[in-house]
This record gives sequence, C-alpha cells and structure tokens, in this order.
Amino acid sequence: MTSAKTYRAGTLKEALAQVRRDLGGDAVILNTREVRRRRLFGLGPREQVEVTASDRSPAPSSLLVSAGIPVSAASDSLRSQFGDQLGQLHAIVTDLSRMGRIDHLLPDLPTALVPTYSTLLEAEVPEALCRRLVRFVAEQLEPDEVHRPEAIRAALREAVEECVQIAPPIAAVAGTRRVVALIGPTGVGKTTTVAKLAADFKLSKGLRPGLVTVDTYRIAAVEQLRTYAEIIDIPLAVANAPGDMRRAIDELGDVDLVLIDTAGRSPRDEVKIRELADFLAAAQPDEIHLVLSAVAGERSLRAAVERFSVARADRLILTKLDEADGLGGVLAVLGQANRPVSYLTTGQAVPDDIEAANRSRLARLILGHEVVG
Ligand SMILES: Nc1nc2c(ncn2[C@@H]2O[C@H](COP(=O)(O)OP(=O)(O)O)[C@@H](O)[C@H]2O)c(=O)[nH]1
Ligand SMILES: [Mg+2]
Repeated sequence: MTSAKTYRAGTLKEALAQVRRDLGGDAVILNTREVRRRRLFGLGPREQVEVTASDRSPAPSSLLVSAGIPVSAASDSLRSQFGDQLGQLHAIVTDLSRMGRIDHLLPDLPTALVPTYSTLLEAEVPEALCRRLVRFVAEQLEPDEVHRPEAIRAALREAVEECVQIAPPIAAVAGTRRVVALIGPTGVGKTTTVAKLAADFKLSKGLRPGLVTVDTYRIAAVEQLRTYAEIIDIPLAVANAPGDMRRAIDELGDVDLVLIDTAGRSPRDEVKIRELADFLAAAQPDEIHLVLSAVAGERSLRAAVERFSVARADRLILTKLDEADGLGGVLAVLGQANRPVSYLTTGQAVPDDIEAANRSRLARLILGHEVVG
C-alpha cells in the first residue's frame, strides 16, 4: 500500500532532493505548499516549503478515500447498485483526477508541471523565476496538453524566449567607422572575443577592423591582443590613459570597425571601473558590450552587472557556453540587466567559436533542449 510522506526544507529544491534521496527517482509529488514557521527570539516567520510525496502513483480510489468513503464498502455497494456503470464512472473519475491535478496543488505549481519545475531548479534557475516560468506554461497549455511532454517543452521555450532580448550583430559597414567596446570582469573572455569578432569581420565580411586596447595593468594582456592582431593582420593601438584614447583610435587609420578591448585588475575595484568609464567617455563608442561568463554563478553575474552599470553597456555577450553546467543564473541576470544579448561564444577557438545571438537558440540552450556545438 502506498503511503504519503511529508518533507520540509528551506527551498523547494532541497525538499525535492530529500524526496529523491528517500523515495527514489520515481517518487510522485502529491502536493507542495509554502509553510511559515515562527522562529524563536522574535526573528519573525521563516518560509519553508513542504512537499508531500509517495513512492508510486496514487490509485484512483484515493479520491474516494479523500472524499471520506471507505473504498471497499463504496465499491461493493456501488457495484451492486450500478453494475457496469461503475466501470464508466471509474474511467470518468480517473480522467477528472488527471485533469484535476492542475488545481489540486498550489495554484502556481500544477502537479503535472512539478518535473518541469525541478528541471528548471536543476538548471540553477532561481525559485522566483521558476515559478513565473511554470505559471506562464500553465497558462499557455490547454488542459489536455498538460500531460504531453512536447507541449510542455514548447510552452517552456516560449516562456524563456519572453525573458530574453536579442540585439542585432555589430552594425559595421564599409566606409564608415563604427566604434565598439567590450567591457567586463577579468577572465571572462573579452580579449578572445575581440579577436574572434575582428577575424570574422575581416575574413567573412571583408571589412577593415582595427584594435585598441586600454589594458594598462598587465603588459601580458597587451601582448595577447598584439599576437592576435599580427595573425589576423590588422592594426593595433594602445591607449594608456583616457586622454590618450582619441589619438589611439585615430592611429588605426582608415578602418570600418574599431574594437576596443578593456581590462582591469578586478571587477571589485571601483576606482578602476570609474577609470574605465572615463576611457569609454573619451572613445564615445557606438556600442558597448558587457561580457559575462556563463560559467559564473548567479551571484557573481549579478555583482558584475551591478559593478559595470557605471559604464552603461547597451548589450551583453555571453561567453563560455560550452563550459556552463546550467544557464539558469544567466537567465535570471538577463532580466536584471535588461539588455539584449548580441553574441554567444562557445569555445576557445579563434575565430570559430562565436555566433550572433538568436532567441530560440538561446532559449533552447538555457533549457538544455539543445547543446553547444
Ligand atoms: N571554454 C571557453 N573558453 C573561453 C571562451 N572564451 C574565452 N575563453 C578562455 O577564457 C580565458 C580568458 O580569456 P581572455 O580573453 O583572456 O579573458 P579577458 O580577461 O576577459 O580578456 C582564455 O583561456 C580563453 O581561451 C569560450 O567561449 N569558451
Ligand atoms: Mg583581456
């Protein structure tokens, strides 16, 4: 006989992990709800999540039990009264139970969507956003679609696409000079991405790019970009101070695209970020792309967006999608940054591992419906 057990934890993710540890992967989630627990010493109530689960599907007769009718008595008297009609009734009850699961539980967490919810949690999507996505999915689906995995996947992709903005690729045209700066934390892949873009604009699009670096802290980083400039065979100029920026750009001569690589010691260094803002003010870029690594956790992504807000980026580049375990944190931060994504990078290879961002591709990658490569 199946019995239901109740699990409590600080987050739904932890509670579901307990269920899985205790009952295994086939556990059926019967109910989830938020509970408030009073804490000692006036610390106020703390939210907890309670999950009721059993180790296999509840029999349809459990509906009769919950209605207060002993199953055997009910079946016997019903059978003698209604005979074959009981079979039909049984089928109807089973159907109702299947449909009823949607409002059986928390209004914002239909049972049929619990697996969807936990998949999102596993992709590191923050709980509040998981709820919004699942609610969107629940609203999109017709009652009979709730049990069709393909319908759920499609609705979920649509939900994620709603959270994602896409920018067009860099708008460089032969004969005009477009100035584009890449900014972001150390090590996210700015220099590599500048090299990928420069190579692509020169080799595939036949334009004339030039590079400027404001890397004043690490000589090695200048050398890294210089090496790329030599291989791609394009000019490179170094700006040592904000006042030197215009000269560096002009030194490149007749180019269609100026790509500005930037660097700092640490994203936590506010003075350096203000200095970066001064470099950018001097360069007057047409586009500023904030580069974020998909490998970073939600917290450090949020911190990066916050710290670089002074520099007023108008687009985002997401790097290292090939190395990221889950892109849920990225999804959360896209909402916070409220900026469109211009490019995705998917590996270390210059110039191959870069692509212009695409809404449906990005949604699929975030959901793990598609892999990089
Ligand atoms: N796996 C992976 N590695 C990358 C990607 N982009 C850059 N990298 C690597 O990340 C490291 C730091 O890159 P770099 O361009 O120097 O970062 P920067 O400090 O922001 O300029 C290098 O080892 C790059 O090869 C990417 O899309 N995927
Ligand atoms: Mg660099």
